Formats: sequence, structure tokens, C-alpha cells
Amino acid sequence: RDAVAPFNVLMELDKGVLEPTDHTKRRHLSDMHGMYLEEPDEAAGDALVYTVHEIVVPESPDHIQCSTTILQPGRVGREFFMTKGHFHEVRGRSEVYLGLRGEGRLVMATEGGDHAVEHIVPGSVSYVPGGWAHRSVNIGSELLVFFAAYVGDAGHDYATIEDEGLPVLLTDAPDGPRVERNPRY
Ligand code: M6P
Ligand code: ZN
Repeated sequence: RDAVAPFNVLMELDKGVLEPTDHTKRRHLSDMHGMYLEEPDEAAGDALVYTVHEIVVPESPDHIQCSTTILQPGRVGREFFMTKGHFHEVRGRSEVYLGLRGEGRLVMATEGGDHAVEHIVPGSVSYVPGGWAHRSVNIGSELLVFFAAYVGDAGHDYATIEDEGLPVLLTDAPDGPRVERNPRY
């Protein structure tokens, strides 16, 4: 068993910042090349899309990985800013999301092509069962902040959804956010 002593981390609820944080990853538009239907405007430069603060614990099923994600508001073409999205390498591993700030959607899909879309709002608790890829989308005009916890050895498989994406897209339509079929899927 990996020995980890009990510890506390303090989260700034509206910013998602963990203090202390062990590890921070930042994803810019250039990290998401080809994931949006359209290419970003040159004027957007290499904008920051999201930041993930992680609490690092051993990658074993005895542990629970925890992270906060801060998604910037924005669009590429008609699609809202989103995370890359992934399956778990160990497919059966589940995950829980707790919404803290802003308004988003959690898009989930199985390898068989089933999909589900849930709301992320302050206080929402979303359960992502094993076998469902998951991607979060900021449909609002402010930051989207949420906390995630998942089984320690889950791992991230980005490759499976990298080329075709998920069955549906979240787009900014005149009457509000719209769930559209993904023509590339
Ligand atoms: C959540 C969790 C993390 C994930 C992050 C960003 O915090 O699901 O495991 O890394 O969102 O999503 P992605 O890894 O798909 O870019
Ligand atoms: Zn995950």
C-alpha cells in the first residue's frame, strides 16, 4: 500500500485555485489543434482555454485523484471553449464532477456511440460511469469552475476521441446553446 499521510488543501471556491497545488496544466488553443470543426481566428492568438490544478496522489485504485478545472469563456467558430475530453485508460473507472462557478455542459459518450449531456452549475454533482468519455464545455460568459474526483489508476486516454470527437457539439445558436450532431463523428 502507498503510504500517504492525511492532508488538507484549501480551494478558492470561485477561482478553483488549490493551495497548495501540486501540479498545474494549462491548455491553449494550440494544444487543441483539430478538435474544433473550424480553425481559430488568427486574432485569437494562442489563447488560454483552460487550467487544471491537480492534487497528486499515487496512481493506484487505493487512491482518489482530485483536480479543479477552470475553463475560460470563449468560442472557436460556433463551438464553445471546451476541454480536450478523454476516456479513462482503465475503461471501468468512474468520476464525479462538482460544479462551483459559471454555467457549463458535461458531454459524455460511450465507444458504442451513446451520448449524454448534463448541466454543470454551482452545486451540480455529475456522475460519470466507467466507459463514458467526458468533456466539459463553458457555455457562459464567465469562468466555468468545477472539481473532479476519480479512481486513482484511471489514466487519460485522449487518442480515442482525438480525431472524430464526440457524437454531439455544443454551439452558440441565436436562441442559446445548442446540442448539435457532430458531422465528423
Ligand atoms: C477534470 C478531470 C481531469 C481532467 C480535466 C481536464 O478536472 O476530468 O482528469 O484532466 O478535467 O480535462 P482533459 O484532461 O480532458 O483535458
Ligand atoms: Zn476523467
